[in-house]
Amino acid sequence: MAPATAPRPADPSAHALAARVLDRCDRLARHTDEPGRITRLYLSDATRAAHAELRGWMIDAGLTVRTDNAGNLIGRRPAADDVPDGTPAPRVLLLGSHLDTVPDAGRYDGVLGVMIALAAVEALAAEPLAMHIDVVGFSEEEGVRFDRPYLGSAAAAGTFDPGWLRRNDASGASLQWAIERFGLDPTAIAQDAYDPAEVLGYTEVHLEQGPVLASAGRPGGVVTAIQGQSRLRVRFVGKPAHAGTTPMDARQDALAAAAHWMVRVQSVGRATGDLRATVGQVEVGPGARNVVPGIAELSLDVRHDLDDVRRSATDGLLHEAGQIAEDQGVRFEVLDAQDQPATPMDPALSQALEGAMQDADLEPARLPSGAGHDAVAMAALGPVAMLFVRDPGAASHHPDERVEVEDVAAAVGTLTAYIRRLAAAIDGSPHDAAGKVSR
Ligand code: HGY
Ligand code: MN
Ligand code: MN
Repeated sequence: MAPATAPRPADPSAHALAARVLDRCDRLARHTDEPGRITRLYLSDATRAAHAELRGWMIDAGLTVRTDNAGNLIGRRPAADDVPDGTPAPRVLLLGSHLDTVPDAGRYDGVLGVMIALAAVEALAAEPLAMHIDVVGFSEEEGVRFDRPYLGSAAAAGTFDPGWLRRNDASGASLQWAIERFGLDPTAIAQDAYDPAEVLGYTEVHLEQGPVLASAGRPGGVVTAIQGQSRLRVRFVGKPAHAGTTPMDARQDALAAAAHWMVRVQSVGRATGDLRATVGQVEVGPGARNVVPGIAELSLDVRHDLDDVRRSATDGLLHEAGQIAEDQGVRFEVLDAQDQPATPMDPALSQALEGAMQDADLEPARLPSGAGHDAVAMAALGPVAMLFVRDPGAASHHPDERVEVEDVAAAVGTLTAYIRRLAAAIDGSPHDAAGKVSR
């Protein structure tokens, strides 16, 4: 990346909007399922409270608000209706990110993008636009409650699998039950999906969650692609035994086998350039200090820009797990395997985002995303693009997450300019938008 130039201080209105964005992130952070830390799960009471507060802000901004049957909160700003005869029916530009969090989260992952989208719509309140805009607060992007990421955005994109309704959360509650308890209709999810023909594209603003922009001294950057992900749940099955009477060479210790494998996960991750391999969850049974573990259930998260590198590393690790299980006299099973290919961003929308950064007197930057985002699911619906906001602490999925108000102002200014460019590309108004946006 070329050396950075200090961004022009945001104009007072962008700065005021940015301050409101941060205040709203603070307010939504109070809606948590775990007092004392930020944990907002899919369709929980905390999510219901967060929706209620956000709904109020959307209504105050003049949006028409609905909750779809997958639990996404959607505020629509309609296109200008005083258009010349013969103008084609307006399509909708989708903006937004997710409202759910990981356990003990920061206050900006997901929420920041929804608040910046709302702020850009508020900034354009007096300007007629040739397209509808939907500000979307997606549900269950993280996949914490039902171990299925992008569940809300998959529903919006029309790729929701009704089989997911049978997934259970840690308490044994089914997804179907959780949706019904929230007052929604799981049988109507499919009909809520957007029609691709009506969608201009989806654009997400998100905290970078990494160090690239901060080390380059840049306030923001346009995402080039989102890394592919292998997300698995696996299990080692041994035999519980008395910790005092069972000789070491007569054990079928599931957790010992898992431990040997976890060391290999880290070694393979370190040995394969740019691969990221993580075991984030371990559940042990029966879980008593004086019983040799009979069960060890683990998550595996493997990511890389190149799908073939990721898939061969994942296959290699599963093969090694089988060998370790054999050595340890236990059984190895794969319980769930999700393969999410890498997602390239749409060139035309990304070019428009770069142009909008220049409109906001910012030097464009480009970078890949190691984190997954709702744009992954929305790419099934139409063109997608992402704008990252500098993450000064590069500490995300953690309460230390933070952003600078000037960087938020830069993102609001960029997104506002971006919307103007797309609108101009539709109705041919003076602004020479960067390329026609089309499917
Ligand atoms: O897991 C991820 O990359 C994202 O935070 N959901
Ligand atoms: Mn996240
Ligand atoms: Mn996120």
